Amino acid sequence: MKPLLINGIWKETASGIPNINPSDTTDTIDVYSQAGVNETNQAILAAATAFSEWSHTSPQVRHDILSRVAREIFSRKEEIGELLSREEGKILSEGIAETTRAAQIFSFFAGEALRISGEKLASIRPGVEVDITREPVGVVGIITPWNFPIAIPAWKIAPALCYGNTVVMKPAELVPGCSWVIAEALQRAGVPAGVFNLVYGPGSIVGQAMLDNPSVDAITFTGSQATGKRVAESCVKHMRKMQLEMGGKNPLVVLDDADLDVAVDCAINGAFYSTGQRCTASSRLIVTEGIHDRFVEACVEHMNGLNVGHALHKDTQIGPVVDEVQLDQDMRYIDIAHKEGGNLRSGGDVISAATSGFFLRPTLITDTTPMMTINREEVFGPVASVIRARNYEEALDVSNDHEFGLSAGICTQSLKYASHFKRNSQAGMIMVNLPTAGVDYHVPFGGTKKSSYGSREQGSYAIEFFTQVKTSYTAP
Ligand code: UN1
Repeated sequence: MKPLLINGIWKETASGIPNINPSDTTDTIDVYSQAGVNETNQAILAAATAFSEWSHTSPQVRHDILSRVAREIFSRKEEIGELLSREEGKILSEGIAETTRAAQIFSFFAGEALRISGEKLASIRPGVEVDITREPVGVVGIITPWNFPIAIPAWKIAPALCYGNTVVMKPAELVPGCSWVIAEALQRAGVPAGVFNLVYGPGSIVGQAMLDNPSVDAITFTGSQATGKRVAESCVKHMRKMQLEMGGKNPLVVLDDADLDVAVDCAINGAFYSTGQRCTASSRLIVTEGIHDRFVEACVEHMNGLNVGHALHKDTQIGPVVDEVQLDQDMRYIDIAHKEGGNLRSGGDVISAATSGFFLRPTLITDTTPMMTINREEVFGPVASVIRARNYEEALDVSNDHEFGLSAGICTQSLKYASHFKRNSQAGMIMVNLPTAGVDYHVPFGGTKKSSYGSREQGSYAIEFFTQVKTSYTAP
């Protein structure tokens, strides 16, 4: 059984839950210790105790630890990528790519540790100087989802430690393995006791204990909108900083003048790669009249050729849905879309494979209208719907008419429409002739409206959340 990490000590608990492979439910990866309220509070206390010393370490120490972690993750990327694919179900090449991304994130923030700067200004009072500096926030609670088991933990842990915070982390129950790998790498890299703590368990117990503990100074969360609201309420109650990344219902606009191959590639990649289980997935394909039928035909043809199966098999292109609960949710939404008048053009069926996994064929629903349930709610599976639009203006309106605003894409060869869309789309990330999902690690990530709350993640913008500003005045 794999232990928790509390105050630098690996701790097994009496109860554990198995980590099951969604490509083959007879494959148990390992059993992971479960924390209760006590262990969670011990972890928070350890982080609070370790903060004073860690926040004053030389940036060189933080740089060296983060670079060692980056190097270890990178040098083990095949093995860790395989673990990722085994526990989450994305295909092996995606598992390895995500692991590489995690290594790059640690490496980026290793560098950022050496670049923390401030400002010096003259006061309006003669002779007085003003210094503006950045300081860590304190104990950061990290709550991560199952769909990016190593990249999302990395993009929260690395900046938290880089800027001198200490961490208590709770990953999603479905993917304990990758966080455990990061914890082990951090230990090997020499992170002092209590600076990074890892606790496993359900949101209702471990997550709630984190929310209730006043010693947690900030929470960074990625997950559902409903849980995000609970996190937000607790943060307001305790007057703590928060950063929330929640849902998306990301539009991909395809205009008459799009390169058809590019548009189909963007749609297939954005909607179905990683089994569509990305908050940046293209789930609303908004297509103008002149290209609509050709685009749908070409998508269906491409989809029919996609290999759905075991994530570790080398010719698989689409792995399984993460578990039965998610599969039920996907099927329910497909059913609702059908009942509300959508046309099930491709997929929608569960495939039986050689192993017992949750294999859903990528699903395309056409002839949908903007207000149908399938276009309002996030499915989080390999399911996309097509909305027909008369022209660019209508496509833009439909794309913006949503409570979410994470990412939005457009396929067009017109600079005029591309530029207009970049200025007028109400999403946090705009993709021109690119899939809505699949982001770089060195630039800000985040959305508008109900997709995100708080400052951006990733790149140099991460400093906004993981530090606070101090203004000091000095008289001569
Ligand atoms: C990506 O599209 O590369 O949960 C990243 C998610 C996002 C990350 C998407 N927070 O899907």
